[in-house]
Amino acid sequence: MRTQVAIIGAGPAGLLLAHLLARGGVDAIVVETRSPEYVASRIRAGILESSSVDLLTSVGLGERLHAEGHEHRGIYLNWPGERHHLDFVDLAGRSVWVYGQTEVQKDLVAAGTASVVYEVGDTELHDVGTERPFVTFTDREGRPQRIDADVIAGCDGSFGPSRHAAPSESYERVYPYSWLGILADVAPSTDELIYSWHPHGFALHSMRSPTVSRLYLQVPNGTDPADWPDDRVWEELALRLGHGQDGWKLTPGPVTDKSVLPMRSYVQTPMRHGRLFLAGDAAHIVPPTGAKGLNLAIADVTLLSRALVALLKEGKPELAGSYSDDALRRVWRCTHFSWWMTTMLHASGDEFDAQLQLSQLRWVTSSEAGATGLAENYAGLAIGF
Ligand code: FAS
Ligand code: PHB
Repeated sequence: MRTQVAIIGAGPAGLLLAHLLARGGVDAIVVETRSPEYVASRIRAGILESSSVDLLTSVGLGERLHAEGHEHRGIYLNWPGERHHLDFVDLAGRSVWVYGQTEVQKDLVAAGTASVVYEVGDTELHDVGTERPFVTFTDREGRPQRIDADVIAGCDGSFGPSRHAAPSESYERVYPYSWLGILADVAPSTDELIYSWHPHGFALHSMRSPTVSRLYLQVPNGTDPADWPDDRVWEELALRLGHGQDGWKLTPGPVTDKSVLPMRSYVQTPMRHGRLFLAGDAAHIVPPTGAKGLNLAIADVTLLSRALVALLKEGKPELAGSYSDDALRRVWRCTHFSWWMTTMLHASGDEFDAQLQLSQLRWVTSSEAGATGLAENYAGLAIGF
């Protein structure tokens, strides 16, 4: 096969890049190890920044988002005896939307703008430092295949081959805790997300719809979900989220999914090597406390699609030349913000840390400057930040 851009990975980064390239008149083929059903079923991110909503809407992907998504003005920050609302619209003029990554994925597949080869194996990248890179793989019948391209886009997440196909420098921080996440068929007990600090550990009350709640608990690394039966999860969530505080109650319900997510920060630089461009989790991972993972993937491919249309349609290499630096500015800003939210809200067992964390929480909920800083970072910086 021959195309202009060979995209590895049909997650949100890969499919959105293919969609944006198609709108720009650039041909692409996507190769994906999993089935379309599997990719669409993965329960992951839940929050879209305003710039992500604007981008998706501007390219014809906003109809269901605006019909079924829920716009939130802000979040609650909670700790024993205190709960404070931060209004992002008042503070930074931007809102956020609750619309699951699974829904974004479905909208991208429904757009039908990506040519995807699913259930491939043995994906390999070749000659990425030359002007004639190519990808080899085996198709679902096990037959060897090859795609010759002008450019390869590595959108294959944190376990794919792309990040290893180029000389790079990487930065990593592994956190001493994980998240146990549950999905439950019960109406959320809050109108907007609650991020809660507690001596036992962090807890987050999010949601997917008026009838489906999404909640997380800080747990030690290596936690086995089987050690957390539903009753224990709800009991600990109630304690950490402040059940009974000022009359607020957490309503439990049937748990439909339970998983443990390790947390780390990872950045690989540069995000370009020759004709290989990295985007999304293939280049960076953030702890989910700042709700940035999916939004960063969207920001990366927005920049990358503009660069590749300019390079391949208009013969202008400048944006491709600056793609890595342009993308990394936002990557490092979001990496810092995600680290800051994580270290502010997760119990370390150290009393000095606890006092620093509580002081930060009192500051961001009482100082307009502090609250605005959090609002600006959480609700989203302009794509070209
Ligand atoms: P993805 O990982 O989504 O997609 C990469 C695709 O490449 C996958 O479909 C994979 O099958 C494919 N691939 C891999 N190797 C390949 C190969 N060799 N050949 C072909 N294809 C290959 N973010 C949040 O903001 N909030 C959350 O709560 C949250 N929860 C998460 C939970 C989990 C378990 C994980 C792993 C991530 C979570 N994230 C969360 C982050 C997540 O949303 C990512 O940021 C987002 O999926 C990034 O999208 P992509 O870059 O497209 O990577
Ligand atoms: C989610 O709804 O999955 C979610 C929301 C906010 C976060 C992390 C996850 O910071």
